[in-house]
Amino acid sequence: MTDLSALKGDLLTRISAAPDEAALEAVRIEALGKAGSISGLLKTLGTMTPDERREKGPLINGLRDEVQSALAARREALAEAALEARLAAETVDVSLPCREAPEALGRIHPISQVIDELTAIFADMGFSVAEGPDIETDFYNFTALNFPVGHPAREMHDTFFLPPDARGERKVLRTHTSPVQIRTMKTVEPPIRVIIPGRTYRCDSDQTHTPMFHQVEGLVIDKGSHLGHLKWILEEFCKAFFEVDGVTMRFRPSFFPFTEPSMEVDIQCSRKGGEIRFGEGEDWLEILGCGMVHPNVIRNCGLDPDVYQGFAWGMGIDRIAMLKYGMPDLRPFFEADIRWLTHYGFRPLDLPTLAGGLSA
Ligand code: 2NL
Repeated sequence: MTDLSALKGDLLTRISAAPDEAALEAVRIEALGKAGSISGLLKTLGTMTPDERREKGPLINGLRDEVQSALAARREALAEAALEARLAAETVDVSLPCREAPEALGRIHPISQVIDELTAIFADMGFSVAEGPDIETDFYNFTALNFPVGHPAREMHDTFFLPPDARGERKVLRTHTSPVQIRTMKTVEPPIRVIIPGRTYRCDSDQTHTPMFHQVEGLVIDKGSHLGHLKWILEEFCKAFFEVDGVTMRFRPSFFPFTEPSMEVDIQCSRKGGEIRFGEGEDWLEILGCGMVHPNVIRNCGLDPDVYQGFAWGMGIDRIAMLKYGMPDLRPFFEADIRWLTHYGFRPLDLPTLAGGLSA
Protein backbone atom coordinates (compact mmCIF):
# COMPACT_ATOMS: atom_id res chain seq x y z
CA MET A 1 0.00 0.00 0.00
CA THR A 2 1.37 3.35 -1.08
CA ASP A 3 2.13 5.72 1.74
CA LEU A 4 -0.73 8.20 1.34
CA SER A 5 0.84 11.00 3.30
CA ALA A 6 4.09 10.73 1.36
CA LEU A 7 2.15 10.75 -1.92
CA LYS A 8 0.11 13.72 -0.76
CA GLY A 9 3.20 15.62 0.34
CA ASP A 10 4.91 14.97 -2.97
CA LEU A 11 1.88 16.01 -5.09
CA LEU A 12 1.08 19.16 -3.11
CA THR A 13 4.72 20.27 -3.23
CA ARG A 14 4.89 19.79 -6.98
CA ILE A 15 1.55 21.51 -7.52
CA SER A 16 2.56 24.59 -5.59
CA ALA A 17 5.90 24.63 -7.40
CA ALA A 18 4.46 24.18 -10.92
CA PRO A 19 5.83 27.17 -12.86
CA ASP A 20 3.17 27.20 -15.57
CA GLU A 21 -0.08 25.70 -16.87
CA ALA A 22 1.72 22.88 -18.77
CA ALA A 23 3.67 21.72 -15.71
CA LEU A 24 0.48 21.80 -13.64
CA GLU A 25 -1.35 19.71 -16.22
CA ALA A 26 1.50 17.13 -16.16
CA VAL A 27 1.06 16.73 -12.38
CA ARG A 28 -2.72 16.41 -12.79
CA ILE A 29 -2.33 13.62 -15.36
CA GLU A 30 0.23 11.84 -13.18
CA ALA A 31 -2.18 11.85 -10.22
CA LEU A 32 -5.69 11.84 -11.62
CA GLY A 33 -5.26 10.74 -15.26
CA LYS A 34 -6.37 7.25 -16.35
CA ALA A 35 -3.09 5.66 -15.20
CA GLY A 36 -2.55 8.21 -12.41
CA SER A 37 -1.41 7.35 -8.89
CA ILE A 38 -4.65 8.48 -7.21
CA SER A 39 -6.79 6.86 -9.92
CA GLY A 40 -4.87 3.61 -9.20
CA LEU A 41 -5.65 3.92 -5.49
CA LEU A 42 -9.34 4.58 -6.20
CA LYS A 43 -9.45 1.38 -8.24
CA THR A 44 -8.09 -0.66 -5.26
CA LEU A 45 -11.24 0.27 -3.26
CA GLY A 46 -13.26 -2.24 -5.28
CA THR A 47 -11.03 -5.15 -4.23
CA MET A 48 -11.08 -4.34 -0.48
CA THR A 49 -13.09 -5.95 2.28
CA PRO A 50 -15.87 -3.70 3.64
CA ASP A 51 -13.88 -3.00 6.79
CA GLU A 52 -10.78 -2.05 4.83
CA ARG A 53 -12.84 0.13 2.52
CA ARG A 54 -14.47 1.90 5.46
CA GLU A 55 -11.01 2.77 6.74
CA LYS A 56 -9.18 3.59 3.46
CA GLY A 57 -12.10 5.03 1.45
CA PRO A 58 -12.29 8.41 3.20
CA LEU A 59 -8.49 8.71 3.14
CA ILE A 60 -8.16 8.05 -0.59
CA ASN A 61 -11.20 10.17 -1.56
CA GLY A 62 -9.98 12.91 0.80
CA LEU A 63 -6.58 12.83 -0.92
CA ARG A 64 -8.26 13.12 -4.32
CA ASP A 65 -10.36 16.10 -3.20
CA GLU A 66 -7.39 17.82 -1.64
CA VAL A 67 -5.27 17.37 -4.76
CA GLN A 68 -8.14 18.58 -6.97
CA SER A 69 -8.62 21.77 -5.01
CA ALA A 70 -4.85 22.37 -4.86
CA LEU A 71 -4.77 22.07 -8.66
CA ALA A 72 -7.64 24.54 -9.06
CA ALA A 73 -6.06 27.02 -6.65
CA ARG A 74 -2.70 26.83 -8.38
CA ARG A 75 -4.33 27.22 -11.81
CA GLU A 76 -6.07 30.36 -10.65
CA ALA A 77 -2.88 31.75 -9.13
CA LEU A 78 -0.98 31.09 -12.38
CA ALA A 79 -3.66 32.84 -14.48
CA GLU A 80 -3.62 35.81 -12.16
CA ALA A 81 0.18 36.01 -12.30
CA ALA A 82 0.09 35.82 -16.12
CA LEU A 83 -2.40 38.68 -16.25
CA GLU A 84 -0.30 40.73 -13.83
CA ALA A 85 2.78 40.12 -15.99
CA ARG A 86 0.91 41.20 -19.15
CA LEU A 87 -0.45 44.32 -17.52
CA ALA A 88 3.01 45.22 -16.32
CA ALA A 89 4.58 44.61 -19.75
CA GLU A 90 1.89 46.23 -21.93
CA THR A 91 1.96 49.77 -20.71
CA VAL A 92 0.08 52.53 -22.51
CA ASP A 93 1.67 55.94 -22.54
CA VAL A 94 -1.38 58.18 -22.58
CA SER A 95 0.82 61.24 -22.97
CA LEU A 96 1.95 60.17 -26.49
CA PRO A 97 0.43 62.23 -29.36
CA CYS A 98 -2.34 60.14 -31.03
CA ARG A 99 -2.14 59.17 -34.68
CA GLU A 100 -4.55 61.13 -36.91
CA ALA A 101 -7.78 59.22 -37.31
CA PRO A 102 -9.07 58.32 -40.84
CA GLU A 103 -11.76 60.98 -40.62
CA ALA A 104 -9.05 63.60 -39.98
CA LEU A 105 -6.76 62.38 -42.78
CA GLY A 106 -9.26 61.45 -45.51
CA ARG A 107 -10.66 63.97 -47.96
CA ILE A 108 -13.91 64.13 -49.92
CA HIS A 109 -13.25 64.70 -53.63
CA PRO A 110 -14.57 68.10 -54.84
CA ILE A 111 -16.90 66.28 -57.30
CA SER A 112 -18.48 64.30 -54.46
CA GLN A 113 -18.73 67.49 -52.43
CA VAL A 114 -20.44 69.37 -55.27
CA ILE A 115 -22.86 66.45 -55.85
CA ASP A 116 -23.73 66.55 -52.14
CA GLU A 117 -24.26 70.32 -52.39
CA LEU A 118 -26.49 70.02 -55.48
CA THR A 119 -28.48 67.27 -53.84
CA ALA A 120 -29.04 69.37 -50.71
CA ILE A 121 -30.22 72.36 -52.78
CA PHE A 122 -32.60 70.43 -55.04
CA ALA A 123 -33.85 68.17 -52.23
CA ASP A 124 -34.92 71.36 -50.46
CA MET A 125 -37.03 72.21 -53.55
CA GLY A 126 -38.70 68.77 -53.51
CA PHE A 127 -36.49 66.91 -56.00
CA SER A 128 -35.36 63.32 -55.58
CA VAL A 129 -32.18 61.77 -56.99
CA ALA A 130 -32.27 59.07 -59.70
CA GLU A 131 -29.47 56.88 -61.01
CA GLY A 132 -29.02 54.56 -63.99
CA PRO A 133 -26.44 52.44 -65.84
CA ASP A 134 -23.27 53.88 -67.39
CA ILE A 135 -23.59 51.40 -70.30
CA GLU A 136 -26.70 52.24 -72.30
CA THR A 137 -28.54 51.12 -75.38
CA ASP A 138 -28.71 53.33 -78.47
CA PHE A 139 -32.43 53.69 -77.77
CA TYR A 140 -32.08 55.25 -74.31
CA ASN A 141 -29.03 57.37 -75.16
CA PHE A 142 -30.28 58.70 -78.54
CA THR A 143 -33.49 57.44 -80.14
CA ALA A 144 -35.85 58.10 -77.21
CA LEU A 145 -34.29 61.57 -76.90
CA ASN A 146 -35.42 62.51 -80.39
CA PHE A 147 -32.08 62.05 -82.15
CA PRO A 148 -33.18 60.83 -85.59
CA VAL A 149 -31.15 57.89 -86.99
CA GLY A 150 -28.27 59.36 -88.99
CA HIS A 151 -28.73 62.79 -87.39
CA PRO A 152 -25.42 64.71 -87.12
CA ALA A 153 -26.02 65.31 -83.40
CA ARG A 154 -25.21 61.64 -82.81
CA GLU A 155 -21.72 62.25 -84.19
CA MET A 156 -21.37 65.49 -82.20
CA HIS A 157 -21.39 63.41 -79.04
CA ASP A 158 -18.07 61.61 -79.78
CA THR A 159 -19.66 58.41 -78.56
CA PHE A 160 -17.70 55.45 -77.18
CA PHE A 161 -19.26 52.31 -78.70
CA LEU A 162 -18.92 48.82 -77.21
CA PRO A 163 -18.31 45.85 -79.55
CA PRO A 164 -21.61 44.54 -81.01
CA ASP A 165 -23.33 41.80 -78.96
CA ALA A 166 -24.74 38.48 -80.32
CA ARG A 167 -27.74 40.30 -81.83
CA GLY A 168 -25.46 42.88 -83.47
CA GLU A 169 -26.54 45.61 -81.02
CA ARG A 170 -23.83 48.15 -80.17
CA LYS A 171 -24.18 49.44 -76.62
CA VAL A 172 -22.66 52.83 -75.77
CA LEU A 173 -21.11 54.52 -72.73
CA ARG A 174 -23.80 57.10 -72.01
CA THR A 175 -22.86 60.49 -73.47
CA HIS A 176 -25.18 62.33 -71.05
CA THR A 177 -27.35 61.44 -68.04
CA SER A 178 -30.56 61.98 -70.04
CA PRO A 179 -31.19 58.20 -70.49
CA VAL A 180 -31.96 58.10 -66.76
CA GLN A 181 -34.70 60.69 -67.29
CA ILE A 182 -36.19 58.48 -70.02
CA ARG A 183 -36.10 55.50 -67.63
CA THR A 184 -37.76 57.66 -64.95
CA MET A 185 -40.52 58.94 -67.26
CA LYS A 186 -41.25 55.38 -68.40
CA THR A 187 -41.66 54.06 -64.85
CA VAL A 188 -42.77 56.92 -62.56
CA GLU A 189 -46.23 58.40 -62.70
CA PRO A 190 -46.06 62.25 -63.02
CA PRO A 191 -45.67 64.67 -61.32
CA ILE A 192 -41.93 64.03 -61.65
CA ARG A 193 -39.20 66.11 -60.02
CA VAL A 194 -35.78 64.47 -60.28
CA ILE A 195 -32.13 65.34 -60.59
CA ILE A 196 -29.63 62.91 -62.04
CA PRO A 197 -25.97 63.44 -61.15
CA GLY A 198 -23.56 60.93 -62.67
CA ARG A 199 -20.67 59.92 -64.87
CA THR A 200 -20.81 60.50 -68.60
CA TYR A 201 -18.37 59.65 -71.39
CA ARG A 202 -17.22 61.25 -74.64
CA CYS A 203 -14.16 60.53 -76.74
CA ASP A 204 -12.54 63.92 -76.12
CA SER A 205 -9.45 64.96 -74.16
CA ASP A 206 -7.70 68.32 -73.63
CA GLN A 207 -7.28 70.91 -70.88
CA THR A 208 -11.04 71.37 -70.45
CA HIS A 209 -12.29 67.89 -71.50
CA THR A 210 -11.70 64.44 -70.05
CA PRO A 211 -13.13 61.25 -71.63
CA MET A 212 -15.10 60.65 -68.42
CA PHE A 213 -16.81 63.64 -66.85
CA HIS A 214 -19.81 64.40 -64.64
CA GLN A 215 -23.14 65.88 -65.45
CA VAL A 216 -26.22 66.75 -63.47
CA GLU A 217 -29.54 66.97 -65.23
CA GLY A 218 -32.89 67.95 -63.83
CA LEU A 219 -36.36 67.08 -65.02
CA VAL A 220 -39.84 68.27 -64.11
CA ILE A 221 -42.92 66.71 -65.71
CA ASP A 222 -46.37 67.84 -64.64
CA LYS A 223 -49.62 69.27 -65.99
CA GLY A 224 -49.01 72.94 -66.69
CA SER A 225 -45.30 73.25 -65.96
CA HIS A 226 -43.77 76.16 -67.86
CA LEU A 227 -40.61 78.20 -68.47
CA GLY A 228 -41.40 80.51 -65.55
CA HIS A 229 -40.98 77.57 -63.17
CA LEU A 230 -37.73 76.61 -64.87
CA LYS A 231 -36.27 80.11 -64.58
CA TRP A 232 -37.18 80.32 -60.90
CA ILE A 233 -35.62 76.93 -60.12
CA LEU A 234 -32.40 77.76 -61.95
CA GLU A 235 -32.13 81.16 -60.29
CA GLU A 236 -32.68 79.70 -56.83
CA PHE A 237 -30.14 77.02 -57.60
CA CYS A 238 -27.46 79.49 -58.73
CA LYS A 239 -27.93 81.72 -55.69
CA ALA A 240 -27.71 78.76 -53.29
CA PHE A 241 -24.83 77.04 -55.08
CA PHE A 242 -22.62 80.11 -55.53
CA GLU A 243 -23.70 81.41 -52.11
CA VAL A 244 -24.72 84.90 -53.27
CA ASP A 245 -27.87 86.94 -52.59
CA GLY A 246 -28.71 87.56 -56.23
CA VAL A 247 -27.68 86.47 -59.73
CA THR A 248 -28.53 87.96 -63.11
CA MET A 249 -29.18 85.30 -65.72
CA ARG A 250 -29.31 85.52 -69.51
CA PHE A 251 -31.23 82.99 -71.60
CA ARG A 252 -29.96 82.60 -75.18
CA PRO A 253 -31.75 80.53 -77.84
CA SER A 254 -29.97 77.28 -78.63
CA PHE A 255 -30.61 73.80 -79.99
CA PHE A 256 -30.87 70.36 -78.39
CA PRO A 257 -32.81 67.57 -80.10
CA PHE A 258 -34.64 66.75 -76.85
CA THR A 259 -35.96 70.23 -75.97
CA GLU A 260 -38.07 72.81 -77.80
CA PRO A 261 -37.49 75.66 -77.24
CA SER A 262 -33.89 75.17 -76.14
CA MET A 263 -31.74 77.72 -74.32
CA GLU A 264 -28.26 78.22 -73.01
CA VAL A 265 -27.96 80.09 -69.75
CA ASP A 266 -25.24 82.55 -68.76
CA ILE A 267 -24.83 84.19 -65.37
CA GLN A 268 -23.44 87.62 -64.87
CA CYS A 269 -20.02 87.80 -63.24
CA SER A 270 -16.95 89.91 -62.73
CA ARG A 271 -13.47 88.66 -63.61
CA LYS A 272 -11.50 91.42 -61.92
CA GLY A 273 -8.08 90.34 -60.69
CA GLY A 274 -8.37 86.97 -62.44
CA GLU A 275 -11.01 85.87 -59.96
CA ILE A 276 -14.59 85.11 -60.96
CA ARG A 277 -17.32 86.58 -58.74
CA PHE A 278 -21.04 86.12 -59.21
CA GLY A 279 -23.80 88.57 -58.38
CA GLU A 280 -21.73 91.51 -59.73
CA GLY A 281 -19.73 92.64 -62.79
CA GLU A 282 -20.25 93.01 -66.53
CA ASP A 283 -19.09 89.65 -67.91
CA TRP A 284 -21.16 86.58 -68.72
CA LEU A 285 -20.37 82.96 -68.02
CA GLU A 286 -22.21 80.04 -69.62
CA ILE A 287 -23.23 77.49 -67.00
CA LEU A 288 -26.00 75.28 -68.36
CA GLY A 289 -28.39 74.28 -71.12
CA CYS A 290 -32.13 73.82 -70.72
CA GLY A 291 -35.51 73.84 -72.40
CA MET A 292 -39.06 72.52 -72.53
CA VAL A 293 -39.02 68.75 -73.06
CA HIS A 294 -39.75 68.00 -76.74
CA PRO A 295 -43.24 66.51 -77.25
CA ASN A 296 -41.62 63.60 -79.14
CA VAL A 297 -39.60 62.70 -76.03
CA ILE A 298 -42.72 62.80 -73.85
CA ARG A 299 -44.51 60.58 -76.40
CA ASN A 300 -41.52 58.17 -76.61
CA CYS A 301 -41.91 57.59 -72.86
CA GLY A 302 -45.57 56.62 -73.20
CA LEU A 303 -47.01 59.94 -71.93
CA ASP A 304 -49.46 62.24 -73.74
CA PRO A 305 -47.77 65.59 -74.54
CA ASP A 306 -51.20 67.25 -74.67
CA VAL A 307 -51.62 66.38 -70.97
CA TYR A 308 -48.08 66.54 -69.63
CA GLN A 309 -45.44 69.18 -70.21
CA GLY A 310 -42.07 69.52 -68.64
CA PHE A 311 -38.72 71.14 -68.65
CA ALA A 312 -35.19 69.87 -68.25
CA TRP A 313 -31.69 71.20 -67.86
CA GLY A 314 -28.18 69.88 -67.84
CA MET A 315 -24.82 71.12 -66.63
CA GLY A 316 -21.27 69.94 -66.18
CA ILE A 317 -20.48 69.20 -62.54
CA ASP A 318 -16.71 69.34 -63.06
CA ARG A 319 -17.05 72.78 -64.58
CA ILE A 320 -19.18 74.28 -61.82
CA ALA A 321 -16.86 72.70 -59.24
CA MET A 322 -13.88 74.42 -60.94
CA LEU A 323 -15.76 77.73 -60.98
CA LYS A 324 -16.85 77.58 -57.38
CA TYR A 325 -13.60 76.35 -55.86
CA GLY A 326 -11.12 78.06 -58.17
CA MET A 327 -9.49 74.98 -59.62
CA PRO A 328 -7.73 75.98 -62.85
CA ASP A 329 -7.28 72.60 -64.58
CA LEU A 330 -9.72 69.71 -65.03
CA ARG A 331 -7.21 66.91 -65.58
CA PRO A 332 -5.93 66.54 -61.97
CA PHE A 333 -9.53 65.75 -60.92
CA PHE A 334 -9.02 62.19 -62.09
CA GLU A 335 -5.31 61.64 -61.37
CA ALA A 336 -5.77 60.53 -57.73
CA ASP A 337 -2.81 62.66 -56.64
CA ILE A 338 -2.89 62.77 -52.85
CA ARG A 339 -1.31 66.26 -52.80
CA TRP A 340 -4.11 67.65 -55.01
CA LEU A 341 -6.77 65.91 -52.90
CA THR A 342 -5.26 67.19 -49.67
CA HIS A 343 -5.32 70.72 -51.07
CA TYR A 344 -8.73 70.77 -52.79
CA GLY A 345 -10.57 68.00 -50.91
CA PHE A 346 -13.13 68.49 -48.15
CA ARG A 347 -13.13 67.19 -44.60
CA PRO A 348 -15.43 64.16 -44.39
CA LEU A 349 -17.43 65.35 -41.38
CA ASP A 350 -18.18 68.79 -42.83
CA LEU A 351 -21.37 67.74 -44.60
CA PRO A 352 -22.94 70.35 -46.88
CA THR A 353 -26.42 71.35 -45.70
CA LEU A 354 -28.53 74.40 -46.39
CA ALA A 355 -28.82 75.07 -42.67
CA GLY A 356 -25.16 74.54 -41.77
CA GLY A 357 -23.61 76.06 -44.88
CA LEU A 358 -22.81 74.38 -48.17
CA SER A 359 -19.05 74.79 -48.28
CA ALA A 360 -18.39 75.40 -44.57
C1 2NL B 1 -26.00 70.83 -71.53
C2 2NL B 1 -27.42 70.73 -71.89
C3 2NL B 1 -29.44 69.65 -71.37
C4 2NL B 1 -31.43 68.36 -71.08
C5 2NL B 1 -30.06 68.51 -70.94
C6 2NL B 1 -33.15 66.63 -71.12
C7 2NL B 1 -33.44 65.33 -70.78
C8 2NL B 1 -34.62 64.80 -71.23
C9 2NL B 1 -35.47 65.51 -71.98
C10 2NL B 1 -35.12 66.78 -72.28
CL1 2NL B 1 -35.01 63.20 -70.86
N1 2NL B 1 -33.98 67.32 -71.86
N2 2NL B 1 -32.00 67.17 -70.67
C11 2NL B 1 -32.17 69.40 -71.61
C12 2NL B 1 -31.53 70.55 -72.04
C13 2NL B 1 -30.16 70.68 -71.92
O1 2NL B 1 -28.10 69.72 -71.20
O2 2NL B 1 -25.36 71.70 -71.98
N3 2NL B 1 -25.53 69.96 -70.68
C14 2NL B 1 -24.16 69.98 -70.23
